Amino acid sequence: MSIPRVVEAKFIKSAQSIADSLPEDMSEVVFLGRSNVGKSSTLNSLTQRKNLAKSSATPGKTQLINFFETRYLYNEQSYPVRFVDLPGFGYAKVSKSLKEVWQKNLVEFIKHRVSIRLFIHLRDARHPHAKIDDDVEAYISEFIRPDQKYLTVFTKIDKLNQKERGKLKRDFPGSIVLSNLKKNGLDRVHQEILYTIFEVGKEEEKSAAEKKSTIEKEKGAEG
Ligand SMILES: Nc1nc2c(ncn2[C@@H]2O[C@H](COP(=O)(O)OP(=O)(O)O)[C@@H](O)[C@H]2O)c(=O)[nH]1
Ligand SMILES: [Mg+2]
Repeated sequence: MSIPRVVEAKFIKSAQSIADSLPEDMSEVVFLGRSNVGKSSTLNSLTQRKNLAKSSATPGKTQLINFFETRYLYNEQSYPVRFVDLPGFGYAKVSKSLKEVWQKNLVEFIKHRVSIRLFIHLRDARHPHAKIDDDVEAYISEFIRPDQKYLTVFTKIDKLNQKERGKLKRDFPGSIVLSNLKKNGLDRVHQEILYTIFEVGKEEEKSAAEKKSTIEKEKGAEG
């Protein structure tokens, strides 16, 4: 079975708002999450680049929307996808309403940009019930369109023990867990991206898994 791979990735531009963003002519995956959740690291892991999304020296200061163009290769077919790195939210020391924490122009961006097909909400596996993250999820669910998907991805899973991982998966069915340190969980994210945008990949994965379990059963029967 072929696994989707990003074979090209390049930074295109930083924008202040929807007004100076790129034209909405390419399917986009938006990455959002609290500052320090591992957003830059995840973008780098997914694109297999060390410093495509630069870790900011002054976290929380950069309030720009960063665009990257990537190209996937899957079963010898090429699939272009744009990655959009949104500024981290939740830096305010005092608890504020979401709209205060998140700049108005960002809210406009995620609400009105038609090219967004997938929201990837990164959450820290060590703080799965952070209120700001629950608020963001609830907020986006208010306006998410039928052609869009919302995916929760937990970062820093390497910091959890087996028992904690089990609980996280039970509490958040349908989420993906990953580690940028150990580089695991990334293939599932790639599969979600390609499946959501191009409807390729997942069925094949399922049939391969079925085949494998049949082979194992047959082996078991033999032995
Ligand atoms: N242990 C562990 N650390 C991570 C992981 N992902 C990111 N980090 C660390 O978390 C910190 C913040 O990462 P960064 O990607 O800059 O976060 P951002 O602010 O969301 O862009 C850095 O010290 C990273 O090395 C992970 O999966 N596991
Ligand atoms: Mg960053």
